Parts: sequence; C-alpha cells; structure tokens
Amino acid sequence: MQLFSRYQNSAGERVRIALNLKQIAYEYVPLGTLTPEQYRAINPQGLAPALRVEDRVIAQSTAILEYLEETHPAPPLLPRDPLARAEVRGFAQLITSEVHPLNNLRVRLYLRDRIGVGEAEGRVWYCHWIRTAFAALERILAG
Ligand SMILES: N[C@@H](CCC(=O)N[C@@H](CS)C(=O)NCC(=O)O)C(=O)O
Repeated sequence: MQLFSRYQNSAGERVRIALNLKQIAYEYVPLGTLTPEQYRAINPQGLAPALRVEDRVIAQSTAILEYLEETHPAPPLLPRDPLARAEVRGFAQLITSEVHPLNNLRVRLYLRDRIGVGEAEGRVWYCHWIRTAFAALERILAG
C-alpha cells in the first residue's frame, strides 16, 4: 500500500492517523518527489491524498477511510451504534464537505489570481468559514 500525500495536507493526515491507529503497513510517498504530471497520472484530480492498493488507486480521504475501516475493522474508527455512526460521519462531513472545499489552496489561489481578491479580503474569507465551522463543531462536541 502506498499513501501519496504531503506533510501540510490535512486530508492526508486523516488517512495517516487511521493507518497508524490500525497499524497497517504502508509506504509514504511525499508528493514533492513527483512532478504534478506524474501525480496526475496516479490521481487525475491532482488532490492529495491518494492510496494505491496493488494496481488500484483510491482518491478522497473519506473513501480511503471507509476502505480501511472495511478491510481492517479493528480498532474501529466508527462506533457500533448506527445513530452514533451517523453522528460521527456528520461531524466529519462538516469538515470534509463544507469547510475544507471552501478554504482549499486551489480556491484561495483562484480568488486571488482570477478574481483579484487581495490578501486582507482573502483572510476575511478564510477566517469567516473557519469560524463558522468551528463554532458548530464545538457546539456539537459540547453536546
Ligand atoms: N475532498 C478531498 C480533498 C483533498 C484536498 O483538497 N487536499 C488538499 C490538501 S489538504 C489538496 O490537495 N489541495 C491542493 C489544492 O487545493 O490545490 C479529500 O478529502 O481527500
């Protein structure tokens, strides 16, 4: 198994945490060792992480996490109770589906380079979505 990622990559860190928690052996391939073209040949979207399993590649951190959970159920990432599982998934999706896509590097670069958003306004954008998401996450956790 090979994990393609880089150290600043929060989505890749989700996967590394799961791999380490489940004590699954894997090779870590830093993206800095590949050209963008080489990596796009592995993961056409070019986002990280990607997990290569034999000759197949899984993209998207949550899909990778589900694969790891299904193939290596112990220790589990999810609780047993279906309602608690749904709560955990909802919590995770608040990050992966809501806040992360809004603040990802390519979005911030697009705002800056194509729409002309300056550094200060870009920071307002970033902080707004982080603050909104974390306020909700903290309320959920407190409950
Ligand atoms: N939904 C994807 C997001 C992957 C993603 O966007 N990764 C970031 C790093 S945390 C990335 O590759 N960003 C590069 C960019 O935005 O250009 C997942 O969960 O795997």
